[in-house]
Amino acid sequence: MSDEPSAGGLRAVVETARHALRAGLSRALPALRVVNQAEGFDCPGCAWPESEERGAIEFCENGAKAVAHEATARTLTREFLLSWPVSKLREQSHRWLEAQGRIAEPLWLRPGGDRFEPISWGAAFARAGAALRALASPDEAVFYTSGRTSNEAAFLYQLFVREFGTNNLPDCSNLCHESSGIGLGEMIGIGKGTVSLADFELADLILVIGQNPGSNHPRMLTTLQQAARRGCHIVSVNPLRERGLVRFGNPQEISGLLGAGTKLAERFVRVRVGGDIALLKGVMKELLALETERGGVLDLTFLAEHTTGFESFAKALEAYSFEQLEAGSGVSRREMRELADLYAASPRTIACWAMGLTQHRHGVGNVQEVMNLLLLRGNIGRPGAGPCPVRGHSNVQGDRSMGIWERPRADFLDALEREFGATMPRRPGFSTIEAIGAMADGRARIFIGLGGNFAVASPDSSLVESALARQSLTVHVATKLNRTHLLGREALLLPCLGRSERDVQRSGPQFVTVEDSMARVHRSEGRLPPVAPELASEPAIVAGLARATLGETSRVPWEALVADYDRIRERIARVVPGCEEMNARVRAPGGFTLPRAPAERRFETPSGRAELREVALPKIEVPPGRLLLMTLRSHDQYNTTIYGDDDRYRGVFGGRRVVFVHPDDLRALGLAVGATVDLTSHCTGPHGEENRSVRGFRTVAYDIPRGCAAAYFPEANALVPLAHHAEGSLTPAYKSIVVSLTARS
Ligand SMILES: Nc1nc2c(c(=O)[nH]1)N[C@H]1C(S)=C(S)[C@@H](COP(=O)(O)OP(=O)(O)OC[C@H]3O[C@@H](n4cnc5c(=O)[nH]c(N)nc54)[C@H](O)[C@@H]3O)O[C@H]1N2
Ligand SMILES: Nc1nc2c(c(=O)[nH]1)N[C@H]1C(S)=C(S)[C@@H](COP(=O)(O)OP(=O)(O)OC[C@H]3O[C@@H](n4cnc5c(=O)[nH]c(N)nc54)[C@H](O)[C@@H]3O)O[C@H]1N2
Ligand SMILES: [Mo]
Repeated sequence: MSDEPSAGGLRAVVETARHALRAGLSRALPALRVVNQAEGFDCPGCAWPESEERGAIEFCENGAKAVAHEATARTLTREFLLSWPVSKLREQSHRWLEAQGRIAEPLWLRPGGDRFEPISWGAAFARAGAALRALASPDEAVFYTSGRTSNEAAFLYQLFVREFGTNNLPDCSNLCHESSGIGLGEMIGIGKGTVSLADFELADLILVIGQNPGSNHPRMLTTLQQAARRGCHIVSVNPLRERGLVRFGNPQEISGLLGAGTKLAERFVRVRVGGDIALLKGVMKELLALETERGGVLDLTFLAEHTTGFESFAKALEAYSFEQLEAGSGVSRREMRELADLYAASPRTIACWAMGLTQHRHGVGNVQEVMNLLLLRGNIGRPGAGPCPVRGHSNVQGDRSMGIWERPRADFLDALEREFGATMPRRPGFSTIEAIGAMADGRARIFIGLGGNFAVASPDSSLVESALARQSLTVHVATKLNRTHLLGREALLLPCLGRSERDVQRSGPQFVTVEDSMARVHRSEGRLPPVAPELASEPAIVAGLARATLGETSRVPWEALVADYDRIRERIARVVPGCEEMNARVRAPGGFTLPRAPAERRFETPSGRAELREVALPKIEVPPGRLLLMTLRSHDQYNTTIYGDDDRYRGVFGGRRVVFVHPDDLRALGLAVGATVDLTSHCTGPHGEENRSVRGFRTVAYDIPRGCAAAYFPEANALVPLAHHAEGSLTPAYKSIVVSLTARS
């Protein structure tokens, strides 16, 4: 396949330059020079770790887009606010809203008003504090977090919310890797992966399942390239032949620039959407058969010493026939056997995955089946092997470590109580799905968002919008305007510093810390002057809200903590296990890694062992004439932030309202390529079938399994009813939506 164009390459360099130019060179270039450098700031793009030996440039095309997007010199002016009523702003696209620039001062939408107007920081905090205090119960407020927030801001935020009296701390993780957290937590006792970057240098086999790193974790391609060059096998399991995984031209190498590129995934297993459990069961059946044939395939010592449940697990596998598993996965038995052979021949295996596994009804089962596969050959807690859920937002994992969690562990709350002498609430709070339900039916009345774009990222768009409209107050800590800000009756917009900007407090310049996907905690320090003088840091805003809400009786010295972030880290060090001596250790080059017990084969489960799980084979019924739709990211977006209308690697240009369908399915449905269609979803909810529609999508003939379809997030979010989520984790099933397509006349 050497004639296939590679991902990355010169084109990636050209695109980087284009985005930097658009942002204005005076801010974008200095920002790009320090991104992911030891003395610079952490790229807000994704959570893939930086390597120990950093290059002169440590970012990718898409990281550069994220940095340039934040580093724009454009700000919302007072003239703009006067001339744009909120009712008119609501008619604008997501892209247009963010393109208006950074929010430059605190803004207020009066109750029932139609324009944002400037408000002082003090008055803004006072309004929010008074509204929170007036609630009948602290549980009537929802405190959402998006995963860009630093450890320091996150720690203060959860402390404020818990001292106020609630665990209502939903976050974007609920929409993202929650299925991984729950699935791994039950089996290995921790909801995180166990590998480090160094393990990728040792692995013999790397599985990349349900993930598109070419667009979403481009720096991971460099890691995969190094592995491929030394002969490590790389297998992509995906309904789509994602280009970034096929061939990669490293833009930091001359050969890569010229387009030769390295072949990455030598094997591509085209699974049906939702077919991973069937596929993995087939592979594991073959693996067990191999063990019977020739022995030495399973790690029997590991299974005996460190796991439970193997016998019943193996027995349960027998019940499935290969015909059933082939039908469920769309993969032939021959391919299952080949994968089993390859796996059995690989001493060290890493399995990576992302949203292709978590965002299904059976998302938890998907993750657990991958973990079963790894356990069978003892691929955990030794060099070059282990699970690697690849996180999305750059600090989503750190936010959880800092206590952003609606179901905190009791020992974490105990530690907070010891440290601050305040009583912490023990009732579980709302996850994102539960918060939307509570906001919609009146149990919650105030929404506060620390970053993110809640209305647009969530499922069931019209329900979320009406839920936000019912709130008596919404408060948003944000960098740029987005749709969520426009939906409340009364709203406060509190503008914060971005990652790239200098943060100076009373004791001098500050840095913050973040935790990457492999549990390494390191510092991040912005270098650009703030785009406007009125901006405040996220920790300072959280402290302001806390003081205004809790008053002088609070047990937390909010102002002192914000004056010097070392003081926040001193508290974290005493509360969060593994963060001891955080201030010293985070100043060491590269920071430090949080302990993950399973990486040392210690499993903090009820049995004290890793627990194999019997995963049910999902029944996904797609009636004739309908398709199973997944929602994806394009190459030109960061979640709800849309940079452009193109999806270069998939060959889609000039529009995002598209639906990818196999050409034979288009024919069978009587639809032309390029036809305009409406999509209607058919999901079974508590009250029977629920339908939602989105209109005006263009059909694209695409190399996708028969019976499957794809559309972009967030354009298709309205199709997903609130109740259509993973069992056990409440992660929305954004990637298994039964739809019908109707041609528009
Ligand atoms: N540039 C950029 N970077 C990002 C983001 C961004 O929007 N833009 N978002 C960030 C965030 S928050 C996250 S969580 C990550 C997301 O990173 P990804 O998980 O890579 O993102 P998705 O586009 O959701 O892609 C899911 C992949 O899963 C495949 N897939 C879908 N359904 C199935 C299935 O049933 N089985 C299998 N095996 N595969 C399936 C799709 O074909 C696709 O390749 O990226 C992070 N990084
Ligand atoms: N259909 C469908 N829906 C999905 C997904 C999918 O695959 N399909 N993926 C889900 C996933 S994985 C995730 S993680 C969620 C993402 O959900 P969110 O995290 O809620 O959404 P983002 O689009 O990442 O948030 C963007 C906003 O964050 C603000 N922002 C940017 N930088 C900063 C900063 O430094 N500080 C602060 N305070 N604010 C900042 C800006 O105002 C910007 O508008 O979406 C989910 N929704
Ligand atoms: Mo995510």
